[in-house]
Amino acid sequence: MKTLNKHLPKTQYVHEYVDQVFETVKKRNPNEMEFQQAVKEVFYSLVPVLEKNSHYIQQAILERIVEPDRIVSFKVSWVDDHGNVKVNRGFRVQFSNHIGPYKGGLRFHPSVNASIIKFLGFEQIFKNSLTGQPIGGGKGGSDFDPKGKSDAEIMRFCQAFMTELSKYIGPDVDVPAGDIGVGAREIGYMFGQYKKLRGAYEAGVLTGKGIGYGGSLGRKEATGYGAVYFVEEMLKDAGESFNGSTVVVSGSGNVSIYAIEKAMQLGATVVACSDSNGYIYDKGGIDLATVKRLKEVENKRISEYVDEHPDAIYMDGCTGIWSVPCDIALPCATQNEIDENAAALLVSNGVKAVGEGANMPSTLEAIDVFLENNVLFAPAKAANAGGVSVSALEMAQNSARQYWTLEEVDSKLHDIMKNIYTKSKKAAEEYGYAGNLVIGANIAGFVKVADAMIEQGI
Ligand code: NDP
Ligand code: 2IT
Repeated sequence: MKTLNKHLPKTQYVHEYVDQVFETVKKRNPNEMEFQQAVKEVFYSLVPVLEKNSHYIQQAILERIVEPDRIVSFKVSWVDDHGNVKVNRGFRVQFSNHIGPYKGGLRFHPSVNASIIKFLGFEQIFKNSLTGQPIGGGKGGSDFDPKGKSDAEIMRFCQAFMTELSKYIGPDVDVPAGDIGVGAREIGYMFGQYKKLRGAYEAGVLTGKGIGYGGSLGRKEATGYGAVYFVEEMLKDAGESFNGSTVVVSGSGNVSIYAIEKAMQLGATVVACSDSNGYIYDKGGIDLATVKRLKEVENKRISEYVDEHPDAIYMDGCTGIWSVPCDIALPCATQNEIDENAAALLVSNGVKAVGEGANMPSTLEAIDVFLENNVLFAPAKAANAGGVSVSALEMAQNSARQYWTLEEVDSKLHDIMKNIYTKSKKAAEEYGYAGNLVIGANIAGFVKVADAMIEQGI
């Protein structure tokens, strides 16, 4: 590493410093493109903070925050319904516990690898900080593919996965939850296995549990509702609203379904949604009851929607959804689902606002396209923080051995999302980037954790 020249103008010095730390990250994490992408976005948006607060550089906060406390990778062997032995790989990355126990979801998807889990875990540090709640950053998962598996196979996999994971988690240590491919059913099987292994009822070890045994009302809806609450605040500031708007939501999983529900409640017409095979377009507005039944109950493909709604059309390929004209786009499926071309298409079709329900759904180039064209842009760390916020409320209820009503939880969620919007907006203004919520959210999330790191020593 070359020595930094302290006599350079401040901005140039800080840029060179960030370049150097980022080079080290690339060297240490070769071929981990998603992780590098997430780090790059955060690091360069912190330049204005580092210019004003050189002690973050002296204390090597960037170097420290980007290196996980630990990452465990473990074997998960299990037996399928035909007696075949299967082997998957499990992960848990524990990034930061400076403001609370490690906290973040578990993803079961064949694409899961160290890069995916690390990008998600890294972003979780800042997201969780933004919520204002006492939760650190972590993430985990497996390359297990839940598609086509029987309920018994899912149960055996979850039990085998938890047998290993249980060594690394606990209500005050690390608290996993759901993400892609992990919902209340999987959390239930994992909780059952954890309880058996520990011989104790530690309700707060997982969140997203069933309502009857420690889960929180409103957790299922929280990410989707929260994303819409956040975008509603952003629109309000610009004199716009969901009412009367045309909305496109990608995906048809947990986040998508409840983003669609809340957008509709606020008067929007949601005309399209998707799964990994393709998308549906229903000009008059999609029928959410059908989507819920197909996806939450019957485990079917979104293509089957058109069998019941002959006026709607189904198109193969999931990325084509961004060619559907809309006022508001809510990407709620997966990372990098909007590239530069999709962003340009949305802009040319007149999109006014984009709210990221998924984690890192827009590439760095796509974000630039939105910002350069003055599209209101709600970044994932801020916009999708509602899920983990209600997870933290679930932990609070478990600790207090209490249950709150749906109204209580939803009203707390609404306040949290408004607060995250205000914090992100103010941080952007304070550092000279008014209107840029990417920079604002990254800065607001970072400062709290960085200060805690300094106060807690090296
Ligand atoms: P689900 O498993 O419930 O749904 C995922 C949806 O996205 C499905 O429609 C799925 O289609 C689609 N999808 C998944 N992978 C791909 C892919 N590679 N290409 C195209 N489509 C894909 O997951 P969630 O709704 O929970 O998660 C969606 C996003 O939201 C993720 O980015 C997740 O990290 C993020 N998130 C989730 C939170 C939560 O509380 N659950 C909280 C914050 C963020 P198919 O069924 O065909 O696979
Ligand atoms: O990405 C996320 O914030 C989640 N998947 C939710 C994490 C949690 O702990 O509720």
